[in-house]
Amino acid sequence: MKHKIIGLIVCVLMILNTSTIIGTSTDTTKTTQETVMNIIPKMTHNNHDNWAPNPSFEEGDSMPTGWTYSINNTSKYHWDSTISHSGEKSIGALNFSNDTRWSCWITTDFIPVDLVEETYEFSGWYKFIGTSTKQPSALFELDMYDENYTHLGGSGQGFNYSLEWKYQSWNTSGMGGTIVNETRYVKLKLYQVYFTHTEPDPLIEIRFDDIYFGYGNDAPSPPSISGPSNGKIKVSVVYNFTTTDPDGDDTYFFIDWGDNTTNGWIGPYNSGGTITATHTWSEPGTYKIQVKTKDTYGAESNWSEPFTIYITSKMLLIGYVQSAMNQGDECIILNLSIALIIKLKPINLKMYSSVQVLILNNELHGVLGSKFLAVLVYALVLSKAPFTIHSFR
Ligand SMILES: [Ca+2]
Ligand SMILES: [Ca+2]
Repeated sequence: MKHKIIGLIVCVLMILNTSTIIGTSTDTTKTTQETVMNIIPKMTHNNHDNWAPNPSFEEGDSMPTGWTYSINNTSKYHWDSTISHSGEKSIGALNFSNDTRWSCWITTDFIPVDLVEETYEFSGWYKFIGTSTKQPSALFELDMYDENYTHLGGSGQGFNYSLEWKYQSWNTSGMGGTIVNETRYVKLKLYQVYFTHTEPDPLIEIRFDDIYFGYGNDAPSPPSISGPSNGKIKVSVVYNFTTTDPDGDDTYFFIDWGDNTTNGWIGPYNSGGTITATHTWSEPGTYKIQVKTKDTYGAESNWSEPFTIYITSKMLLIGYVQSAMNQGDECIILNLSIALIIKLKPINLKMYSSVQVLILNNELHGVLGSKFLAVLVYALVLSKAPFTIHSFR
């Protein structure tokens, strides 16, 4: 995932215990036979299945199904329709206490994980309600449990104040040493927490909605480009682009044609499939096409390697051939000396003491000898030396 963690990255190093940093939460670590029965079987999970129960908090009677909160003194919790990111409801955590500096929603069921072999992503949306100089963090945390459902600690990240709904994500691969290898189950926790020793502001609430916990999403690979490496002005050229998403997700493409135009994001297309796009350049020149891709979950690839295309225009070339290099079947690069180049539309005449031109083989009219040429052709001037009297002998 390439979501930028903009907020303060508070790696809550809680191999020790959650309570050492953000207060006491031992009431959430109890295990009962009943909760064990509710374990979600891992085999039902596909790449992007969301293991967070009731992730949009829409279901439930008196409480959102699958979630509860940690009782601590005077903290307060909301689950209602006053505000939501999607659907009608979201959950809120308030902190009315002066001596307790956190409040937290937590999932009721144990979610089986393999933190050693797999990378998991924990993400969601949050929004602050209320302005204050005392700004708590929105903390996403995993509580870790061993095979006997014994609490091992917690690991998470805190994110900064935002009055707009904001998406944040972290994944377990980035948490290194904070992951306990004996972990077999986790619970998800969503906090309002004051990391610094500030007296909590009772008026600030943090709302959470649309939570995701599951396998981490990987970006598709930078696309490959295939198509002609030369063309003519005002004639459309066809290119093929292909990419593969490691998760098999559908993909979008963003094509930069090198002439300050793009196609914007186009898609979605099947992973591994080939898409076709055409483009027309209006000026002769050397252009570099680049393309990037993203999956339907927003994970974006790097840019592809630049693909160079030479766009030619019609001209009359007269000069001495110094050397010639074939560029496939379609074009030749010539080094000319004492060359006269007359461009058509608009007419423009120039002389060069030496010049390198790329010419297209098709539609070539005239004399192309090993020493001398006089041709009407589609060509592109690649590099040139200024005309000097000295070059005439
Ligand atoms: Ca919702
Ligand atoms: Ca993906």
